[in-house]
Amino acid sequence: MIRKTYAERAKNYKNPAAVRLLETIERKKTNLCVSVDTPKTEDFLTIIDVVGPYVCLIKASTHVDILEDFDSSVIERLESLSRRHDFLIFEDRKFADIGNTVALQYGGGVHKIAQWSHITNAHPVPGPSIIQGLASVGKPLERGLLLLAEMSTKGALTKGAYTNSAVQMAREHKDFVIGFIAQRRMEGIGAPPGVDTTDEDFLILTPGVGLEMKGDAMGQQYRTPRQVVLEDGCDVIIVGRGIYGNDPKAVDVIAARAERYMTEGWAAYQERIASA
Ligand code: UP6
Repeated sequence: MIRKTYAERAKNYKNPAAVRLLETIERKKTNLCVSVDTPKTEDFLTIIDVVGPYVCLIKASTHVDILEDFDSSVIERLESLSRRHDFLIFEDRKFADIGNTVALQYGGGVHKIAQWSHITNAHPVPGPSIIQGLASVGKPLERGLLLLAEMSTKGALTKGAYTNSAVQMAREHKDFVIGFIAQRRMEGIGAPPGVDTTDEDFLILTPGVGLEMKGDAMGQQYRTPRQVVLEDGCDVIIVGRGIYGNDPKAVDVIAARAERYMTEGWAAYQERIASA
C-alpha cells in the first residue's frame, strides 16, 4: 500500500498538471473531486461555486457536451471559479478515436478542451497512438492525461489483459500520462519481465464513490471513500450525485455533503499514510 504523502509524491512527478494537482491536494487538504453533470449552465456553475472550497479538482463532465446552453462564457466563468477557489479542472472527455481525430477533438471544435482543462482522459482501446495524438496538443500546454484502466460499472470490460496493457501504455508515456481512472492502485501491473517498477507512481482517480447508495438503476456501483482510499489506496475520490443529489438549487445541503466527503476522504488518507 502507498504510504507516501501527496507532498512527497509531488516531487517525483515531472508533468506540471500532476504536480499542481498533488500540491493543491496537500495545500487544501482535500482529495475530493466533484463531478458536475447538470444540463443547465447556471446550475453547473452554482454547484461548482458552492463545492469549490472543498475540492482539489472539478470534473466538468463531457461532458461539457451535457450542457444545453454552452458558450465560451461558461469556460471564462469556470476558469474564474478555478482561480477563486484554487482547484484544477478535469474534462472527462473519454477520448476513444485514432490519434489524428483525437488531436482535432482535443485542440479544437466547439469546446477547445485543451485550452482550459488541466487534465483530460482517454480510453486506451485504440492503443498508444491515442496518447501520441493527445500529447501533440496537450504537452506543449502542460496538460496531463489519465487512461481509463478500469470502469466502475457492473460488467465493465476493463479488466485483465486490457487493464494490464493500459498500464504498460502509460508506463511508456509518463511525461504526459499521469495516471488512471481506476478502482485500485496500478503500479507494477502488466510490466514486462525485467522492467523495474519499484519506484513507479501513478495518480489514481476513482469514480463510483458514494456514502449512502450502493448503485443506481443504470449499472453504476458505489464504494465508500474509506474503501476506495484506505483499503484500495486510491488518490482522489470522484463524487457526483452523492453531493449534488437531485436538487441543484439546494446549495446548503450540497455544501454540507461536499464537506462530509472531503472529511471522509482526508481521514481515510491520513489513516493510510499512518498505517504500518
Ligand atoms: N465515471 C464513472 N465511472 C467510470 C468513469 N467515469 O462513474 O468508470 C464518471 C461518470 C460520472 C461520474 O461519467 O460523470 O464519474 C460519476 O457520477 P456519480 O457519482 O453521480 O455516479
